[in-house]
Amino acid sequence: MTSFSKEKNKFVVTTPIYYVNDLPHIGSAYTTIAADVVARFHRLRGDAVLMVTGTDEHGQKIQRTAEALGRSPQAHCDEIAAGFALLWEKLNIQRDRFIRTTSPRHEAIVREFFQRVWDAGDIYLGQQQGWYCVSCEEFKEERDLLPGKHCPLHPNKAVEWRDEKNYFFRLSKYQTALEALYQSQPNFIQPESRRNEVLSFVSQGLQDFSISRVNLEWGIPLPVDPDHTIYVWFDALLNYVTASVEPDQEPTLDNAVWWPVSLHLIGKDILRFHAVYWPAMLMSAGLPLPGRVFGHGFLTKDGQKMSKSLGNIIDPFDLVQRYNSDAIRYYFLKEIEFGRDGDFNETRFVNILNADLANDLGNLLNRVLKLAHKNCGGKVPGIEGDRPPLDESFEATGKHLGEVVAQAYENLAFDQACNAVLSVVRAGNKYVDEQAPWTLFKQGNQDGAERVIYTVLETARLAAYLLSPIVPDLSTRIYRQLGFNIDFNQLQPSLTTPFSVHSSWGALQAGQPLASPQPVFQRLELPEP
Ligand code: ME8
Repeated sequence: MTSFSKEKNKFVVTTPIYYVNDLPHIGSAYTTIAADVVARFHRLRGDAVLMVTGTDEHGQKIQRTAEALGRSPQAHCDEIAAGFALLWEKLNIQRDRFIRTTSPRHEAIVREFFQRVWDAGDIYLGQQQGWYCVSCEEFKEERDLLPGKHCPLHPNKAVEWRDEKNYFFRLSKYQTALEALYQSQPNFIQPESRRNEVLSFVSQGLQDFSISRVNLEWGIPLPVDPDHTIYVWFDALLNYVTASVEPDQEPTLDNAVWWPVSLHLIGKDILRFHAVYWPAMLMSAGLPLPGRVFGHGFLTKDGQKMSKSLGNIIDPFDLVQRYNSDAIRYYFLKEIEFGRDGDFNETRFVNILNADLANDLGNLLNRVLKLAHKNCGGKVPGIEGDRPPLDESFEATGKHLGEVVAQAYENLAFDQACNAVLSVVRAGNKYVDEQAPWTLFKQGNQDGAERVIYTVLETARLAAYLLSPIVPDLSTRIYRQLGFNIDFNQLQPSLTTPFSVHSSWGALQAGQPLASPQPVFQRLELPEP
């Protein structure tokens, strides 16, 4: 039994599952916000959507963190996982699944998957020697280390020498199959720069990697050798399959009805795991491959990757408390080209939000709503009849906006989506200034003035609709002021807002009663220095 109907397009998007070594920081929020926006965009289009996130709870890093805090690993995981779930609520993330790797359902999936790979003859016992970064949970090549044997991603942490018996996965066997995959599906890894990184890594020749650990209790025991636990990555990646089973169904690979995932959103730090190891593991187990893997850039603070291990994080709980979820969502997606690194700066944050959402969009709506209440009986004015369009080129831009923005969301070019909408909003403000409908009313040119008012109200509506995946609360307020009874946080998309209608010019109906004008976005203030 699947919960999606056959007529609908299925769309599954995932975030990485986050380590619970500490509470979430704004970097973990970044990927999750992006995934939520993509999911909301697809829901708006009427697709059957599954948005998946969760927490990665096994392994040495978590065991050591819990020990250092004097807690049992499970108690520690429970506390931090609850913190992630709370943040997702505060950031208005609509997640369909929250997978914790310590759940028995997930463990069942990992064991079955391991068995399949074992039966395929792709696992063998060998000797592992090398430098291990516990913060990455990954062996590092000596040539990639910083002086003093420090990990480049965690310059304050020294790597550790390991020499132990481990079980290995035969990654090398999948060299040709992976190369064929990257050739036949050029969009499998995005953006292009990341694809090139992977191609170059794979062309150097793939080596088998170890998938078990000894002397580590905090993990899933190997079904074939209980002295070993399964390597945290061989466990964590399977969360995507666990999520693909309906919660009321038995956790088996055959029941993974939502599999394969359409899009894995990840940071560039874990590209190799998702674009190389993961597809090879899936091939070995005979499962279909995900549609694409997108590796975005890092949020930096003073030029350095923000990370829990480095301790240079921005606290998202504090940020969302002081501002609001729409503001945070908008800033990160508008300000940083998805795929590139970007620095967080609070002054810029406040300035952008005030300029775009309070001034440009908020004022556009507010000024014409007031006029409509004063001069049009508080209703959307009509546009029928033979009134000539006052500015055909302006209206024409509005007509294409929906297509341009939908394409930008498809491409995960969130900044382009925002910029396209904002440029039409700015043109709307200029248009009002030039047309001066208040003067047209005074001159008795009711038709001309109403035409301007309709055009501007429709611009604000279209902007709100197209930005709703990013700023759902703001869009809901705008829609309510325009007289719709629609909540973008509780969509029945195909029923209430058919995408083809609402993403096009002209969905606002003449005669619809307008609500009284209220500021839709409060200006943000920087804290006192
Ligand atoms: O790697 N800027 O978990 P993790 C942008 N458990 N994004 C950032 C970021 C930053 N400064 N810091 C972290 C793990 N991220 C594994 C994943 S998946 C099967 C297992 C985001 O808690 C980004 O998405 O270290 C990155 O890939 C992820 O958090 C790493 O989270």
